[in-house]
Amino acid sequence: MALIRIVPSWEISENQITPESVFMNRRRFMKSLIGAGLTASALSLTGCQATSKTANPGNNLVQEIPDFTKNPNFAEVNRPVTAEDVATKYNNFYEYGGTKSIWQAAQALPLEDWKVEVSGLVKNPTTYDLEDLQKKFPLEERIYRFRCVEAWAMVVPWLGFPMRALMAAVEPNSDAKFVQFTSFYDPKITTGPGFWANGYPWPYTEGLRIEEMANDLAFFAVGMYGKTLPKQNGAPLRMVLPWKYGFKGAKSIVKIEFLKQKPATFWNTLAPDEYGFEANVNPSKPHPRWSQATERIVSSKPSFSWKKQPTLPYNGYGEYVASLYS
Ligand SMILES: Nc1nc2c(c(=O)[nH]1)N[C@H]1C(S)=C(S)[C@@H](COP(=O)(O)O)O[C@H]1N2
Ligand SMILES: [Mo]
Repeated sequence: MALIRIVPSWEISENQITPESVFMNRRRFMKSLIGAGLTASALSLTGCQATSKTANPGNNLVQEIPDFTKNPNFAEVNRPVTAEDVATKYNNFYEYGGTKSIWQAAQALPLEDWKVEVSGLVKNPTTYDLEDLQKKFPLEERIYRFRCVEAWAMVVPWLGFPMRALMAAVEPNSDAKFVQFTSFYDPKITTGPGFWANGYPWPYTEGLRIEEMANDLAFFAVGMYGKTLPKQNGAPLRMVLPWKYGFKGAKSIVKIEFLKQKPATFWNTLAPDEYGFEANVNPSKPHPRWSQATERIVSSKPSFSWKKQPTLPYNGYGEYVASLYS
């Protein structure tokens, strides 16, 4: 297959064990053939640069965050924190490509003049800019387990604020039952004409029940590893929901809308039988194409030597969230 042949050899096994990509590759194979010229050059460019040893790879907008507290309730988990260089170079961000090596391509994300519009069924609709995101809400660090539906896992020290803090500021009214989150999308910058995932239900959207958003664990990250978020990790604002599969955590959010009805979401629209709206981590409920009982801890080693560990119900956060689902 054209898509497989042009990626570096260590990525071949990667493509075979990363089911979200496999799904996309299969479904869009014909389309990707049509756009082969562009697809091939885009992928070989990212693949190549991702494997080179360049220091500080295109993260030049990343800055230290000077003021934050460490939340003592989330100061550690029972696993080591993933190396920063791993967590910032092994990404899912399909707007910028279909492999895990998109950190270079994602540098096209324009952060200047960023606005996050919070609207819908709220008393105080508000538009936040970049400075607001760093200053309006007290920032804290939380170390969370992170579990992708593709059965790989990391541990990330996020910096940000509880979603509840934003809810307190905008004051949802009593009709608000759901919330939709929308990622940045500009076809000129992300999925341009001929791009392999053209035709997908962009922009990327996610959704929560309002009670889920109000839960202690639900978090907006503006940084990680003591610095602002790198673009490939979803700068300047992303969702972090450690009891749910990673795809629920939309990146680079531009809109948050409080709604009466359950919103459509990206993966659930694409493949409802494979990616549910709720998407809580559940080791006893296999994905239709693979088991969710175990996970591989992402490291800088080749994927075939990543350590395998059991997956826990709610990713180990049942004490916080199980009551939401009884
Ligand atoms: N906008 C957007 N958000 C996204 C995605 C994406 O493709 N686009 N991928 C999701 C998936 S599948 C995962 S596992 C996480 C990956 O986050 P990371 O790259 O920071 O590890 O982001 C989620 N958020
Ligand atoms: Mo994922």
